[in-house]
Amino acid sequence: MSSDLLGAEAAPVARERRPTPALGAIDLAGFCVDGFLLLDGAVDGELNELALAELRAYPGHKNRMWAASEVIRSVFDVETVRGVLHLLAGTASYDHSSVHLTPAGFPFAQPWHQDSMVEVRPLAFDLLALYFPADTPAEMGPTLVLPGSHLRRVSNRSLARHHSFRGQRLLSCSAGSVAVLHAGLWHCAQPNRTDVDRYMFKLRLRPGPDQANAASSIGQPTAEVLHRFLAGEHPWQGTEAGVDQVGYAALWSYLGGSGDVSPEGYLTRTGLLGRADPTGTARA
Ligand SMILES: O=C(O)CCC(=O)C(=O)O
Repeated sequence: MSSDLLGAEAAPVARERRPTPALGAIDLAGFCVDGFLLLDGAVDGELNELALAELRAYPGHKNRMWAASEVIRSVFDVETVRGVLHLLAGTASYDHSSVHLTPAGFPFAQPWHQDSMVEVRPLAFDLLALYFPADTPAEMGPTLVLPGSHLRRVSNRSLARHHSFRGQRLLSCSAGSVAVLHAGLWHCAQPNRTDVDRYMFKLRLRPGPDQANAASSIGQPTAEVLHRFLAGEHPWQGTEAGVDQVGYAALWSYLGGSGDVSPEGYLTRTGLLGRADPTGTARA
């Protein structure tokens, strides 16, 4: 994330105190295959309490809290979070953000959707970072996602005719978790069956030109990584899983992962390996 993103006056109010585990090749593989990573409890308790108090008291427009709250901006400056965002988006810039409140007892789910209706870039992608300041168990309505759906381009709201999918996953998590999503991932908000309001703050980032190869430090694919790609089918895909699997491997290569992790060496055989283009013009 660029330092511009936080703004000169937005010094972090609290610092990460827990150890910051480095993201490994297997995590990057997980992001490519599933379309998201859940950083469970990445933000510490004191900052979560401050953020939750501000979210509860915030009187303004849901899309303007980012500019108004130093505390909220600090959440995304926690070392682990900032590191993962940089690894997946390079020198990113702010696109938009929103406060997402599911009031206590709210009985409805959102329709399934992708946040962006139009995506013309072959491999480059925006990133969504969903911050949950409080424990968000299943009954409180964590975001529901469909692992592996991120490369399926759809006409956004046409997904709404679906009610549920095999393999869908609730992002139940502890306080301070940040879910980092490929912006193409299908998702929807869920009912809140508790008597406590559920808050989530979503930040959308545009990637920098250095998103291509941003994760080149991640190292060679281990046997575990190769297995993650070759076994990277999802229960909702049926016989078309192979098409997505080649896409997951291309995403790995675009982000800077080494080697050909595609089924049957497809990227090598077709000459596609290493030809990632962040502008989206070379392989339109
Ligand atoms: O609140 C949530 O869990 C998800 C919200 C969402 O995806 C949206 O409003 O676009």
